[in-house]
Amino acid sequence: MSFDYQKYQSAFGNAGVGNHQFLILFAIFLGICALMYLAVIAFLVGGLLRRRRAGEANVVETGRHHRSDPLMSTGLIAWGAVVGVGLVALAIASFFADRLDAQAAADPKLTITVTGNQWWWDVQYDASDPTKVLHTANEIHVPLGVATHIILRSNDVIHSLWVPSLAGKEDLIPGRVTDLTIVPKKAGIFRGQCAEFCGTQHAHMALVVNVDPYPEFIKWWQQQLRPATAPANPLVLAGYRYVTQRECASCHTIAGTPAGGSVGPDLTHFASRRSIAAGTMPMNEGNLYGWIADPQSIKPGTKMPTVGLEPNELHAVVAYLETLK
Ligand SMILES: [Cu+2]
Repeated sequence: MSFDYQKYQSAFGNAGVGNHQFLILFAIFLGICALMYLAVIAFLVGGLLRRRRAGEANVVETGRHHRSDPLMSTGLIAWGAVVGVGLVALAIASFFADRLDAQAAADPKLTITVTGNQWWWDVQYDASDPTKVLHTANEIHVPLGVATHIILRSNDVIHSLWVPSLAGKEDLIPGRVTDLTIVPKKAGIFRGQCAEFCGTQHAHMALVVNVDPYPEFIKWWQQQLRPATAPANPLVLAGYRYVTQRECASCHTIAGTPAGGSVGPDLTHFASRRSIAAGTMPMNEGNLYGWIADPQSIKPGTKMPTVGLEPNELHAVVAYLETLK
């Protein structure tokens, strides 16, 4: 499936209640400030013309002349009043934008914990029933119209979660817990990006947010809770053995297999995601080969080492990973 990353990231996406409120606020700020700016320019041009006419008439204008001009002092008072009213209008608009956003987010029905790592996102869906707790990475699904509480943590440095089409940004700070509630109002795929410089591969720390209608979201959750697909042919079986018994397993978890590492992203349903390496490349066979063969040349500095697989091992590993839908 092709996936155009840039198309889905826009602060004008208007796909969440938070973003919607901020768009209205942006329009109000832009309108009021543009009017003020035009008024200042109009007065400036008027003043210059007046000065030129005065110069032509050879009249020397003094400061005292200005102070005693009743029209001038009335004008200044009126201008001060206009600026005051404008500022108050902006303050009131900000207050209501914040309030409406907070009201929509007041009663979240779902909690997700997103943990920032250099340079990928660990994602856990909380549930009162421990068998329903879901672990994934770099791609989240959220239900349409439902307030979703996102708890934010970091394992290393400061990151920032920013899905501009849905809401404003929020930092992930080591040793602290922050949070953000999003209320999606449009179904679709939206790109998010780490918005706080966090090291050399900061730009390759993206995530994909899928806003699904509620029944589809539940279907996705149930599908993701299933353990990984068992190998069905000799090539896939060879890949399974390599991935779950050699280097890969010390960092990655694949539910239902001996692979239980927690340093890197959970790979149980890796092939169901739209991107590889936290939005670095679209998910397809060619990119998968490139990534497994030499991650360091694609994302220099990534914690995933270049293992140096033999060609037959590489084919097997890719074939196995492709079955993890
Ligand atoms: Cu980051």
